[in-house]
Amino acid sequence: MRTWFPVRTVAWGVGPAIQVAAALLCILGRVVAAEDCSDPGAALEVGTGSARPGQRVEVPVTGRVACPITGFSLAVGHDMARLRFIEGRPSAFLAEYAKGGPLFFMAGEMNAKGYGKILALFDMSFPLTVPPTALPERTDLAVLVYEVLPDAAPGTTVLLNRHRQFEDFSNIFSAPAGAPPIEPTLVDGTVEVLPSSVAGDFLRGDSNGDRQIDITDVISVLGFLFQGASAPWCSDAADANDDGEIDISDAVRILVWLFLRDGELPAPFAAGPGQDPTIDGLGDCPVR
Ligand SMILES: [Ca+2]
Ligand SMILES: [Ca+2]
Ligand SMILES: [Ca+2]
Repeated sequence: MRTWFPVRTVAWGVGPAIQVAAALLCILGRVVAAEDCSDPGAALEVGTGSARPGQRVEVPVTGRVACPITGFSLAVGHDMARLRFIEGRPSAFLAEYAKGGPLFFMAGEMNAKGYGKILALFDMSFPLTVPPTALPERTDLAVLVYEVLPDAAPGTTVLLNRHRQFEDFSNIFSAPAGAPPIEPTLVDGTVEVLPSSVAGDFLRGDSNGDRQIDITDVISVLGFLFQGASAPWCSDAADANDDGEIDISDAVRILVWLFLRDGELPAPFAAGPGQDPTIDGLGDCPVR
């Protein structure tokens, strides 16, 4: 990769730099020869994520456009009473794409009328060593990382992407050959702020809560699923394969461990009781 415009992220004060970069995108669009193109199905979407207060959450930005593009610009608003912007970074797709030349990417937070505003901009063709490309399939373009503030109220908070023009910044795909920018359908994102709670430690697979993994845990799961027995003391413990659901595969997973010793169960397991490292819809374990 050439060095004068490497992949980079700027945390603050990027407004002027982005304006300059936007101008560069515009100039580049007039240099690259290509035919005009329109795509009513183009879309630029901010995704979803969930986290508890004090945790970080990563939200994808995806794009789809049938026309060749040279980049995109994006302004996303967030509720500063609940979220703090940490960083924005290019997706694995962009990083891979940019192997043929420099990738210019930046993101930063600005305060906009009570909302935080993320500015993201990439130009994957500068300085014309990488050709413009279409995104015929929905493609990950970037990741926005936020911290859920420690005192954030539970519930859904919107990542605002629906406005074509967010103050002085446009949410568009840039097109080559002096063609007008492509205006995609814009879709807001959301962050689900989960309740802040102190969860109890558990051992993965310990469905009956006796701090041991044995056949009675298998019976506990099967009894709950098929015989109307009471629910496991801790859903995360019964979710032996940590896929966020309790079903027959969890009983099988425990059996395979017990009798074949084929692969440890997901954490917390080998290192002893602990917290669930993966967020899911299962309730926290009671403290005891
Ligand atoms: Ca047990
Ligand atoms: Ca499971
Ligand atoms: Ca989990």
